Order: sequence, then C-alpha cells, then structure tokens
Amino acid sequence: MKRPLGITVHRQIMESQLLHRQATGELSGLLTELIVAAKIISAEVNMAGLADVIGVSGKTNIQGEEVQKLDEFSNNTIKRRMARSGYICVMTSEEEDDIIPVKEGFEGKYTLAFDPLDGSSNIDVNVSIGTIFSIHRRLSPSGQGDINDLLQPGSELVAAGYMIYGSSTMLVYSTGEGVHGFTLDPSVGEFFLSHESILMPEQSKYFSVNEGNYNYWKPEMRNYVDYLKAIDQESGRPYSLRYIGSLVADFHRNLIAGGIFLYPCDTKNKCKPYGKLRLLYEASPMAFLAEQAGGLAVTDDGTRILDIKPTELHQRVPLVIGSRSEVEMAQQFLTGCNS
Ligand code: AHM
Ligand code: MG
Repeated sequence: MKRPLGITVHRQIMESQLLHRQATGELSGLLTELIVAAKIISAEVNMAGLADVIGVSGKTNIQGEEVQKLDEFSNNTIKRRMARSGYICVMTSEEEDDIIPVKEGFEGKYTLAFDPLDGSSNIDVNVSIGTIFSIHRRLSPSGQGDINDLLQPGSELVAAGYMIYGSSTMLVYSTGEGVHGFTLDPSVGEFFLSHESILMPEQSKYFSVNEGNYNYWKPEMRNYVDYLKAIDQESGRPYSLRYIGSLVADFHRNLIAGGIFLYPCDTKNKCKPYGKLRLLYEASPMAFLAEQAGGLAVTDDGTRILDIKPTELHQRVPLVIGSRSEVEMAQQFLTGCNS
C-alpha cells in the first residue's frame, strides 16, 4: 500500500504494526526508542564544531557538562536508553569489547547490535557519519540474553537500518518489507517519510573503494578495479569513483544513485586479514537493506553476507555491496570466473 509522503515515522511504524495481527508492539517500541536516541545524537553531531569552541579545555562546556568524544557520547546515549527500554535482552556495540547486558527486570525479546558513530575518521572534518543498527529475535527463552543471542546470521534479522548525519539527518530502515527513508525536520523534531520503498538502480557507473590499498589487494581485486577504470565507450567505462570513507555515507549514496562499494581483504595489516568492516553491525545490516532494495551483498569470495553465521562479536568480513548487476559482475572477477 502506498502511503502519503510526509507521514511521520511513528505513524508508518504503527501502520505496519497494524498490518501484522500478532504484533505486540514491542518492535515498534524498540524502533521508537532508537529514533529518540538518533535525534539526541543528531543534535550533538550538529553541535560538534561548537563543542570544540565551547569546551576549549576539552573537559567542560558552557553548561558545566563534560564534553565527550562524539563516538563515546553516541554509544552511551544508545546504551543507556536501550538498557531500560524493556524491548531487548542484550546488546553489542563497536565501542565495547564485551556484550552489554540490559538492566535486570527490563529484559525483552529482541537483541540489538550497533555501531554508534560509524566513520569516526570523519567526525572532526564535518563529513557525513552515521549510526548503524540491527535487531534479531532472542534465542534464549528468558532473562538476560547472552552472546549466542547476538551471534545470528543476517538472514534472521527482524529489522536493520541506519541514521545518517549529513546535509540533513535521515533514518533509513527495513523490517523486511522494503526499505524506507525518513528525513528529520529539525524545526519540529520529527522524521517524515521522504523516500518510500527505495529500490537501488540495477546498474550504475559508480564505484566506492579505498584505492590507496590497491597494492595490498589480491590480483583478482586489482583486475576488477582496473576493468572499472579502463576506457571502453561501448560499456560506458571508465566508472566514476566516489569514496567518502564513511560506510553509511558511501552506502547511502549507492542506495539512492546506484553503485558498488567494496572493502575487500588486504595484506596491509596482519591483524585484519578479512578487511576492516564488522559483520554484526556494519556488513550484515547493510546487506539486509541492500537485498531489501533489490541489491546484493557478498564477500570477496562470493559468499552471501546474510548467510554468514557469526562466531565472534567483532568479526570482520570482506564486503562487496551495491547494485545487483554490479555486484554480480564483481563476483565474476573476484572468484576468477571471468577468465
Ligand atoms: P569506524 O567504524 O571505526 O568508523 O570504521 C569503519 C569505517 C567505515 O565507515 C568506512 O567504510 C571505513 O571505515 C573506511 O576505512 P578506510 O579509512 O580504511 O578507507
Ligand atoms: Mg564503524
């Protein structure tokens, strides 16, 4: 059913809950709590430049409050709001080594994995950053959740999405029924539906990758990028390169305009043999959104991201994600099937 553009995110969540007779409203409640956290983070991100000016000592601002690093602030905001929400039983965050328990007596039926402020190298330079989240149904029967509740494949996701703090703040999410985008109107503090049922263009002429790592890639990856850059009028090459260095921003661009994003394995750092990005709160939620929008996400050996069963909270995974036919073509190069 087409909904009128301009409806609030709360209305949209409520309507989609009403369509599911068995829904208890808990997922809606969870999303609503996350949206409040996002608004708080968005307001803080918008103050980032000023916080530096105000908090010259680096310790307190003009109200006498501690000036926190933005990623720490975002982590604490989500953690504290969600720990007493009553909707989740356990959390994991990029900023914390171990699982994050919820307050006793407030355990709910979902789990939450999140990257509180992705693209941290861009925080201080006024470039788009974002918050990524993914939600699973708990596996354990009751009480506080444990690590096994969190270590679930993307194919079992109940919902996933991100907030992007860019030229405007947007929420993009899916509960498995398409991908919808909402834009925050800061004057009234509400997210309004601005991008309904987003579909990724099937093909594109854009690629996003940190090409500085070229010499650390495996030959198949180098061949693929060489192919994208080669001149061939018939197939519309070379492709244009767009790389922001914030997964949320790079993914969002490709979601709307089409394109392919790659963070493959490289040999730059022996401690990171599987690339840089994390499965639970970066690759998996983005793969869920990509597939819901008609795109595709695989590793650099062609494995579907959503099929990977995590074995560790902070597991890294090579990521190839974007417009379907672009990812399929990359797959052929990366798995050596194009020769
Ligand atoms: P972060 O979670 O510490 O910010 O790191 C993840 C970010 C992604 O947003 C982005 O895609 C990637 O790191 C960029 O890495 P690089 O600077 O190696 O290109
Ligand atoms: Mg991150």
